[in-house]
Amino acid sequence: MTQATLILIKPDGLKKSLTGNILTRLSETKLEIVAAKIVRVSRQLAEEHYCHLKEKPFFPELIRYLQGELHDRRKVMALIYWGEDAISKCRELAGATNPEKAESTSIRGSYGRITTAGIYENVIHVSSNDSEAEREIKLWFSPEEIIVNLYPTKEVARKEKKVKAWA
Ligand code: IDP
Ligand code: MG
Repeated sequence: MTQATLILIKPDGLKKSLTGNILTRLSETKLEIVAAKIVRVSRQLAEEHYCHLKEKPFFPELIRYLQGELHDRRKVMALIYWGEDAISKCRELAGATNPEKAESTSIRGSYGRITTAGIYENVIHVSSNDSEAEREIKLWFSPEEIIVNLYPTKEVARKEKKVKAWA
């Protein structure tokens, strides 16, 4: 089944200069990258992304982690991988959520850690199923930023809005 998945290289991955390693590992999947950008993560975006974990005791620290406040890197790299069984292929390469339980050759097993505060710093996010992928992709990307048509779109009239242009 052709699928799309959101991948985030989290702030610890960026701080540890792992972008190249992670993209090389993901290239083993032979999937296609159909969108990519660097994003400064607002609190609202982080909370929305992890809304399913709102009740967890580690939620506030997790939000600070995704925002880059623990790593002095206030950004993440967001990508969409697309192709046959994209979700299971990428999740397998990523490894288990708990980096100490992740296969040692997986991305999280190789590069993740648990902080003394108990946060799983696991370097990468991968959507875990189709509906989560759709929700997350729509949260992180607009249709024009993706080079294939993943989900139905509609035309909306926008009021004249000021945007930045090169001076
Ligand atoms: P996933 O990232 O493998 O899909 P989720 O359960 O969706 O796992 O959790 C999202 C993120 O929250 C994890 O990647 C990890 O950074 C953090 N996390 C999840 N469970 C725990 C926990 O029990 N302790 C500390 N951090 C956790
Ligand atoms: Mg998840």
